[in-house]
Amino acid sequence: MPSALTLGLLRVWPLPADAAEHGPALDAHLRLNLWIAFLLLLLAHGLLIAGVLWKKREIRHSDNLLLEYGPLAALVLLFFGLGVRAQMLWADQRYTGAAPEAMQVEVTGVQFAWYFRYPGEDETFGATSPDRVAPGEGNPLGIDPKDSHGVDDFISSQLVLPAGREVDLTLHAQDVIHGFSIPELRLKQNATPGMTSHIHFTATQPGDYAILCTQVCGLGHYRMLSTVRVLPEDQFDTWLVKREQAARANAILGGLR
Ligand SMILES: [Cu+2]
Repeated sequence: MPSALTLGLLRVWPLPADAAEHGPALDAHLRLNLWIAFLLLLLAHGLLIAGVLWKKREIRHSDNLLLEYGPLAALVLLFFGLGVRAQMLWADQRYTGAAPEAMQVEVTGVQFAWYFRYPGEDETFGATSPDRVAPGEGNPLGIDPKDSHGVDDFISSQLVLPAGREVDLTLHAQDVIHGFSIPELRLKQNATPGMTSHIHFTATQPGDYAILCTQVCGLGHYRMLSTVRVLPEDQFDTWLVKREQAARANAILGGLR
C-alpha cells in the first residue's frame, strides 16, 4: 500500500536494507500491522468525534448486543490472526529445522564479545567444557583437545557467511544472557547460559552488517559489537579453505595431529 504517508514515514524512519530470504515476509507483516493500527486509530477517533458532535449526550448500554460485542469480537479475531501469523514467521527460523546440508556455525556470547566457531573440514564441532575455558591460553570456548572433532575447529572474531546458502547457527552464552541481533538479516535471538538455541536462515545480499547485543549484559555491553560479512559463494569458499588450512597447520604445529 504505497502512499504519500508511508513513503514519508519510511523516509523519516526507514527499515534497514533487507539482506535475508525471510526478510521481505517479516517486513510485509510489520507494515500490515502498522497500517491496521493506523487505520483503527483513525476509525476510533472518527467515531469519537462523530459521537461527541451528533449523538445523544447520555451514556447508556446499547440493547443491540451485536453492535456492542460485534466490533469487540472482530478486533479479538483480527489481533489473534496477526499474532498467529507473526508467530509462524518467527518459528520459520527456529522450529522448522534447517536443511541437513545447511552450513553450521556456532555463536558464543561472552562479556563482552562474540565468538564464531566453524567446525572445520570434518564438519563436526569438537566437544567443549566450561572448565577448559581459557581465553588467555587461546582457548576461549574450552574446546577439549582430546576430542578429535575439535582439532580442526577454528574460531573467528568476525562472522563470515556465504550468500545464497542456508546457515544454521547454534547459540550459546558463557556468563549472562546476550541478545544476538543482525537488523539487516532480520535476526534476533537470545543466547542463554546453559541453553542451546538455533536459528537458520539464508543471507541474500553480500555486504558487511553490524551484529549487536540487544540485552544489557554488563558495563561493557556497548562494545559488544561485531560484524557479519556476507560474501558471494566463490569468495566465501576461498575464505573457508584458507581458514581450514590455517587450522590444520596449527594442529600439526601443536602436535594434535
Ligand atoms: Cu551482551
